[in-house]
Amino acid sequence: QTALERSIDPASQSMLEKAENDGIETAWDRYEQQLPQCGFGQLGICCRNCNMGPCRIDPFGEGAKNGICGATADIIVARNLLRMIAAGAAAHSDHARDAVLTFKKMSEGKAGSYGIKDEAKLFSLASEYGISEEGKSREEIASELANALLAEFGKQEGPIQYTRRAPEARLRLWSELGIEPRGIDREIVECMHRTHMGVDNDATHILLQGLRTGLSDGWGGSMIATEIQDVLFGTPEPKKSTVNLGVLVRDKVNVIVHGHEPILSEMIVEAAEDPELLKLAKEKGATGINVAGICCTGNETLMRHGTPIAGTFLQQELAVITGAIEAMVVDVQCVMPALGNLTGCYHTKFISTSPKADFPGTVRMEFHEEKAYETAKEIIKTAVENFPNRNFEKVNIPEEKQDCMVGFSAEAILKALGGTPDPLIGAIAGGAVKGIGAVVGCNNVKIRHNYGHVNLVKELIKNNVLVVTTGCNAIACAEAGLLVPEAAALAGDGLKGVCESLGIPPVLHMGSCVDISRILVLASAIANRLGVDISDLPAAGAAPEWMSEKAVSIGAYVVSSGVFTVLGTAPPVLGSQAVAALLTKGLDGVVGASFAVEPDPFKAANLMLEHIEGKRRALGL
Ligand code: BF8
Ligand code: SF4
Repeated sequence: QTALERSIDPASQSMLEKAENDGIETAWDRYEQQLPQCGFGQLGICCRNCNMGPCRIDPFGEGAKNGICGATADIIVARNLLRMIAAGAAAHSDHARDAVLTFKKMSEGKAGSYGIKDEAKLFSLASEYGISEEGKSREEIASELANALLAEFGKQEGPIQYTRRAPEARLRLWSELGIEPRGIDREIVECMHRTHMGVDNDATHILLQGLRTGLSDGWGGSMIATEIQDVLFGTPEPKKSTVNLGVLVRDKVNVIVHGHEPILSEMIVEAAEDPELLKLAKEKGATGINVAGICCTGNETLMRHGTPIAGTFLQQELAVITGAIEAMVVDVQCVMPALGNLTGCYHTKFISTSPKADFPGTVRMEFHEEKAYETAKEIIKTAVENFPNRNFEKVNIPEEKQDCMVGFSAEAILKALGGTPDPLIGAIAGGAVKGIGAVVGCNNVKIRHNYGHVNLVKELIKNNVLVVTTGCNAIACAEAGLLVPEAAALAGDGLKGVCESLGIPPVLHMGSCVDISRILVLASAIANRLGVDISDLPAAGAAPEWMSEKAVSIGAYVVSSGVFTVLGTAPPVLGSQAVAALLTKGLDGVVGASFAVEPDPFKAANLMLEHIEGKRRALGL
């Protein structure tokens, strides 16, 4: 594959060429070394859940039809999928747990670097839990809220409070199906129990637990992470920034924050403005300190501070290959262990900060709330002191950078609409806006970098579908210039008119992947206003280039919440016709939505448009 075949993004293409010249290997090369990938793994029909195995089922029906214990392809595929959902829900929810623990320490005065940035949200979250404000300090309210949120993890019986935000009809459906999540940790543990050898061996029964676990993520872990991060760091509001590798600055100390938790990146952004460190940077020959993000921790600081983003998931290696990164600072999730070897080829310091996550070749600088700012300063200082080690002959920063407008939290969208969803509902009812497309998710070497994201989103807006985006899709859209109000020119006439009158882009950046919970909140606000269920809305979801287990959990909760979702790559379920049929058709009769798999973004857009048209008809629009 040439650089051109690997990515549609010119900045990435030039760094892929540099990688080749520098004799550096990237994920794309390692992907080629993996080919052909294992067919049993792709189909999901190998099991090693006990040590009589590994067992695998012959997909052609000529060899083994059962594992040693008798498990069929249906059972093995369903169990494997359930474990993916459990891992994804665990990742989002454990992130949420840490955010709440920081919030709790803050309320007790044990995390001095953090405070309450959105007081109104603190009070409204507290009131949802029935916590009264009377005679209490903000910190006392925060402490009570922290305890209530922490209890969501260990609860044995539901409901998880924020599921109550869903429309009545949806709640009733979940309850009738027995998939109302009980407690966040309980659902994840139960997945591990059920998939242990000799426990749950009915594919449909297994998958229902998958839906329940997904819901505990979307309306539990992810929603808690979003809300409490808003209280701690502020609820995002529209602002401008820049994206792509060209945001790196040749004569500044470049620090990348990569991973997922704003607990870290917020402090790094602050420490980079410390006068003491700026002075040190000058002494070391740099003109300043430049912090840029990658992946979702980048989305978090982008949304709240307008800190630039250097790239998506598949650009993490390319950023190092510019030769201009003094420190790659990581916490958890989506961090390639390949960065260890790679940073060793340049002067880049690879700094791991989470007590939970380490990688080969890192300098460990563990982050704890009690001395968060001090650690952040230490990290920036390490980067600054590394600046003289940079080999300028090896530096090549692509020119490409794009302006973007970000910060569209559900609150910000409602505010832009004048306080209620009515103008949007009016535009949808009148047909100017056909519906809403939620496009999210990762990059995946199996799909040309950003090709799926950008083409799908362009096709939707061209057809007057307003797009809301999070995660790496949002970064890809920003790189393609779709997150500026001027991108309305690419939209159909109806959507264009709406964007121009509101001064917003046709693609709204709603945040990181845990912020898909913001999309649930927005969808519920619209559905509740109309008195219908989410599954009645002219809306559809897509993850054109997904790769992570978190995306599988997201798929589970988005579909269980009633939103038809198109996946750009097939999950490892095709070894079971029963499971594949359930996911792509059967779920419609259960939760009123299902999945489709379509790698071609133009065809994927058509599937979404047809779905949206169908929902419009059903609503009489
Ligand atoms: O949580 S979209 S590659 S960065 S998993 Fe990872 Fe996927 Fe990017 Fe954010 Ni989300
Ligand atoms: Fe094989 Fe059954 Fe053990 Fe899986 S659980 S490895 S199918 S014997």
